[in-house]
Amino acid sequence: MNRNVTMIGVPMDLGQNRRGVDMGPSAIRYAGVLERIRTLGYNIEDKGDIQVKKETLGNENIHNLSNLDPVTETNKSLARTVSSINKEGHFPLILGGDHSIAIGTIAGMSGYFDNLGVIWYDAHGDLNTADTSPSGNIHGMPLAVSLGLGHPTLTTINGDFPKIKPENVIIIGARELDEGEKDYIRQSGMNVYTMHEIDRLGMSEVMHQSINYLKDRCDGVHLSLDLDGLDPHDAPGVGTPVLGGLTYRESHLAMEMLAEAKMVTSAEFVEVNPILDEKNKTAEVAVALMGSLFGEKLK
Ligand code: HAR
Ligand code: MN
Ligand code: MN
Ligand code: MN
Repeated sequence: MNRNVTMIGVPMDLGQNRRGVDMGPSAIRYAGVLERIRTLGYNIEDKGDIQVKKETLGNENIHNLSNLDPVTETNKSLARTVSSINKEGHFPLILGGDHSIAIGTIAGMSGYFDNLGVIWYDAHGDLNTADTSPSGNIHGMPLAVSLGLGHPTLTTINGDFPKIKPENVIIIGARELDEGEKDYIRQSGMNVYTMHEIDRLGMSEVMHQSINYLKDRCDGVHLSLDLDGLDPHDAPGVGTPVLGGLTYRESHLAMEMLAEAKMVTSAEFVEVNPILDEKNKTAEVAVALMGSLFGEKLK
């Protein structure tokens, strides 16, 4: 893995309607992310937070897209920042914030790769558009937006083209998909390991297949890890918990296998909400998983 890492926080909570996830970057820093990764021999630099425009007046829910304007502005500035980190040849490590920030991260990465792979580790598909979303919350839409689906205000951030291709995406941990998302998965043939497949195959086989698949076709891989992919028992501090999720150990194994494969070129850890957490447990889990992703060994 790239030894130069640049970390950015995105204190965004406007992609959904439970306040507090904007404190995610602080909670993750407090849990010791910088030390954890520096100890592994990386040259890691914390560039601080992207500024999030908080004024939501007049943007409450236009076209079933809550807070469209501030979510768009924040993602534009995140895309610029991620793109410049990439240009310097550093590994972007992004701390959320709600999952709507994946729009900016992926938009910023996409220009540097012909076939950017994406591992979407999440209880949800985040494949809604305004037409299919039951909530109007943009954090349920970032994967669709990155595929070029949805409102043009979002899909044209950092260029009017799809940032990724459906065949380069792998969803891991899904267990709550909306009808429109299921339709899209069926018609696109996207690779989705729901909890059912993970139970049947085991995480080791799921990661083995995912890594082999992406290795052959992608020139970079972005890991988008939503902490609600984990079971709420292990990651309670999230806004939309769903029972029956991935365990702490399964998630470590997934990160360890990605570290061995040396294929990840950017990563984001999102949806940590310290207000809903138990003594910063979820932020600590996020940092522990980052440790494994960056190659920490148990012995
Ligand atoms: N699918 C639902 C929606 O679109 C819930 C999305 C919940 N989202 C996240 N992102 N935490 O994964 O509103
Ligand atoms: Mn440098
Ligand atoms: Mn998500
Ligand atoms: Mn989720």
